[in-house]
Amino acid sequence: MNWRCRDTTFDLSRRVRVMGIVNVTPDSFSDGGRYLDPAAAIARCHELLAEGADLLDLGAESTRPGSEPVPADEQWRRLEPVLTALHAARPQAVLSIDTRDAVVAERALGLGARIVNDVSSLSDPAMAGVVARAGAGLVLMHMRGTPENMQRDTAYADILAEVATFLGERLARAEAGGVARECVAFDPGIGFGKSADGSLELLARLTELVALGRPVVVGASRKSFLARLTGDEGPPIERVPASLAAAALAVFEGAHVLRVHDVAATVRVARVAEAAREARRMRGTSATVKGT
Ligand code: HH2
Repeated sequence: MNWRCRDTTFDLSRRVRVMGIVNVTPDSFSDGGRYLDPAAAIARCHELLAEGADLLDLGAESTRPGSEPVPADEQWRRLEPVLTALHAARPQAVLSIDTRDAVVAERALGLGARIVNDVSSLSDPAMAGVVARAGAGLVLMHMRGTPENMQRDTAYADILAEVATFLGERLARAEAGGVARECVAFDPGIGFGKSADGSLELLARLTELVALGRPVVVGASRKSFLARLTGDEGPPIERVPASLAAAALAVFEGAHVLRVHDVAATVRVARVAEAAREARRMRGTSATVKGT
């Protein structure tokens, strides 16, 4: 399973990749305000790379439930100094831009970003063309509605079927706009228009998404459905152990990329869970051979 992101192609068949989150925002649900200052954001990027992040996902707009869009110029004002510094210091670092806005995406790609992480899956009609022209990677994520209204209706007849249908439609839209299929990854959108039970079901049935044949990105890190399960009532950092459990499950069920706040610990979890997944695969192969 390959994922092409401009000049970088990830072979995701065995080794899971860890995507470190850097929110250059005043209001993100977990790290809001900590990395709004460009120097703090740049230092955080270097820290996460040193911890073993394979990719960094930089965002300048919170998409937590109830949040409102941030204008493109403001997103760019936050991102530009961070991207400029990283592009100069770490040109090989694979940077993803978490934005729904084609203008922001295009500017970021101009400063060396290799992936566009679009939680709205091409709601901006110009986005597919921007991604296609750069040959960039594209994360398509399932969300019902917008961050402002997505938690109003979280009931699904069959959540996996709805997510899979949506992602298939958005893949078709991406391809119609010129994006190569091998550049596209899927994300079930944990917490985006989902109840706690819904988010859990997405994790538990992840193999059904993996079966669609594109790399699967999972973003469960520190999200509130974990607190509902564990009873942690404090700040999101208390959800780290639960996040690591979710990461292990996601990998065992086939995830290819983990989008996380806690890189060092998640890298270790990924190594164990992918080894267990591989052991199961080998066992499955030899059992089949013996049985034939
Ligand atoms: N979750 C968040 C933001 N972007 N992108 C993808 N592909 N998948 C996710 O699950 C995902 C995402 C929300 O987390 P965070 O960035 O930490 O918070 P905020 O949106 O408040 O900035």
